[in-house]
Amino acid sequence: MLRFPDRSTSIGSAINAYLANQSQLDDGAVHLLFVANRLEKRSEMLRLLASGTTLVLDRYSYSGVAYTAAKGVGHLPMDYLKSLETVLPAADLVLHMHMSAEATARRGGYGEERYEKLEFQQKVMSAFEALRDERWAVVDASGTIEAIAEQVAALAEPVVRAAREGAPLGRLWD
Ligand code: FDM
Repeated sequence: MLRFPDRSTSIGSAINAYLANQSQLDDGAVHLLFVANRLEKRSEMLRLLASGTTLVLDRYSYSGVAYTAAKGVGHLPMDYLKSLETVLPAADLVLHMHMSAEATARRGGYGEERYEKLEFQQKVMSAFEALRDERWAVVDASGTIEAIAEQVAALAEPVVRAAREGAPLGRLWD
């Protein structure tokens, strides 16, 4: 299991300072830090996949594209954002853990970081909707842990099985 942003690297610590409102960065520049934070895990991900390991990623390029696109920065269109990460392996399955922005906002600790604002989260939600494709599944994340686990297992098992049986590894945004 890997998680993005990986805040443990030096790039990740710059991202962490930005998210914690301890630094200010241009939207295009911070986007590139998030991209670099994934690229620095590229060879490890490829090595693990080649050895038959199933990777579970907590956020990936989908969050990268959606969050930056949600800022509505005209000079950073989605196609440009996607083009920066086409060297990374594609996900076989994307599980969007969906909860309304209002329900998320009621969770403990909400509001501490830069993007944890209701209005912005609603824009992120629309950007995610624009990214949905045939690999994308929506999981109702408002239920119990057991109910969520059941949905995730039902969606993931056939995909993991297909990968074991030799389904080819694609490239992101292909
Ligand atoms: N985020 C996450 C981005 O803006 N771009 C990215 O590429 C990624 C991976 O960072 F608000 C945002 C999403 C979230 C914040 O994520 C930190 P976690 O999962 O809450 O640590």
